[in-house]
Amino acid sequence: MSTVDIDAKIPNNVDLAADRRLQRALESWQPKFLDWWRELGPVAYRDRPVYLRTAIAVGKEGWANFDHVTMPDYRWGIFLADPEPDRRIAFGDHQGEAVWQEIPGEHRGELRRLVVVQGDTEPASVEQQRHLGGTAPSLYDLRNLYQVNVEEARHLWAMVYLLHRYFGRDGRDEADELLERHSGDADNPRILGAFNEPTPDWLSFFMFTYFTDRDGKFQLASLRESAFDPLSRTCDFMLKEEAHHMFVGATGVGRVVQRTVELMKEHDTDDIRPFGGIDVDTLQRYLNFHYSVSLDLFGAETSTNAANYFAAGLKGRYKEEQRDDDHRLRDTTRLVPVVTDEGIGEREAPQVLALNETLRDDFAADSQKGVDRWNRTLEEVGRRLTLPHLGFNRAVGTFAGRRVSPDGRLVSEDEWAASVDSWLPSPADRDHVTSLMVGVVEPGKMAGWVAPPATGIHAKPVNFEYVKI
Ligand code: BYC
Repeated sequence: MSTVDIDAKIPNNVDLAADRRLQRALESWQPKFLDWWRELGPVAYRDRPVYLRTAIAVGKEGWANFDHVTMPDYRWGIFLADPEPDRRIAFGDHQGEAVWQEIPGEHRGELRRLVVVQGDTEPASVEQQRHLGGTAPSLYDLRNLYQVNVEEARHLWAMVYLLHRYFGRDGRDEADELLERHSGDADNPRILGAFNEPTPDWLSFFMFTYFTDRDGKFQLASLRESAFDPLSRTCDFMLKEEAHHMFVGATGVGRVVQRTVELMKEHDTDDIRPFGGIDVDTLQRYLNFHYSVSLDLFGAETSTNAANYFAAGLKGRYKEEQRDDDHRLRDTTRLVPVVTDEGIGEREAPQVLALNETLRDDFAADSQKGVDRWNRTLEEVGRRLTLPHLGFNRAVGTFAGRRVSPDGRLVSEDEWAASVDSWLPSPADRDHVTSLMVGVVEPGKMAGWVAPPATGIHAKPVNFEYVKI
């Protein structure tokens, strides 16, 4: 078990005190991080006490402490899951060898890239969500938003630790650049597409935490398989925090659906906008948008980057060890989608080149589960939500530059233009959703477009004062 130094300037379980140079380097990054948090972190109620959980250990029991804290005083720390004794590489050319505690020189560039891409998404999401606090539908939701924000920022710390500890000067430069790129910045944007899209309202936030955080789950789970043990252990612990973020998304959308159904029944109509609700068609369009931009995050259908990562042992598949194959994938193939002017079809590709697609499949199947749950609620009013076709609204891979309808037809530019407002959130949808966004700050009260949660956080009641306004 690693010992936790919880009182250090930077709480950690990596024995930072024993490495003075590293400690100094991270302590000089800390004020830059805090400046960034003040400048681009949450805007509303930024200095009010929020009932937050703070990571204080990594064991199975009691890894977190819950208390009211003001966010600038949140104790962002560096925590790696405990090492697994005699851990072996589970896949690729080095299968069966001992995992690495230091980075082999030949894999330095690729690993740095993976850590930087992962690290870049974390502060990006905080930037995207910074204006939401002022329009939270309840104190419960406000608290969840800020919980997600402080933990995404801790995930930035997790990647910055790796950059400082294992990548020397280059790593320190990259760590600085993680605070210099900004979501949506025309000159210096975040690396991946979805992280430059605004998150302007709470329906977008719930969809983002359901779909885009779920990309995070699958990417982190793949990196947890890494032969580079510190990366694996870091991701392992991040996944623990990540589970709550997806809970926020799944229950958030679920509560909106619940309220939509209540209003439809109460007023006996699909058109619940006059009654302050979000109609099913609008929910579907928001879902279409967030699902499709999240699909792009998995990269192209075939990727030599992904194949190289796998062969080298840097990034595995989701639940690599539970898969029933040789874990080398040199001689096997799979079908991947391909689009030509003739239509949408499939082609055979070596499995090792198609790993992005394999992970995207896993993501799609996992995404479907929440939709099924929401549909059980919608059944009462004879409606349902569906995930759009894989090719809909895509900007990366074979579907990029093609027009595909949500039901999977290749359509003309004219048909696209005529239909896009019924497939993706229209300006009128966004206006309506925006009009519903008014902050509700009385304990236990909810905005009218969303049902209350079934239970509170950490055994507290729903009407607990989660944020002391
Ligand atoms: N936008 O060979 P390909 C999370 C680039 S989310 C822009 O398919 P590869 C979180 C690509 O970089 C998880 N560019 O790429 C969630 C490549 O560029 P180069 C974040 C894109 O490398 C919510 C080129 O296109 N973690 O944690 O196989 C809140 C060719 O593409 C995009 C990771 O992503 C895009 N969407 O796959 C907070 C894990 N997609 O090399 C946090 C680490 C591709 O030609 N990243 N490109 O210049 C990876 O494993 C891979 O980099 C990717 C891309 C899966 C992202």
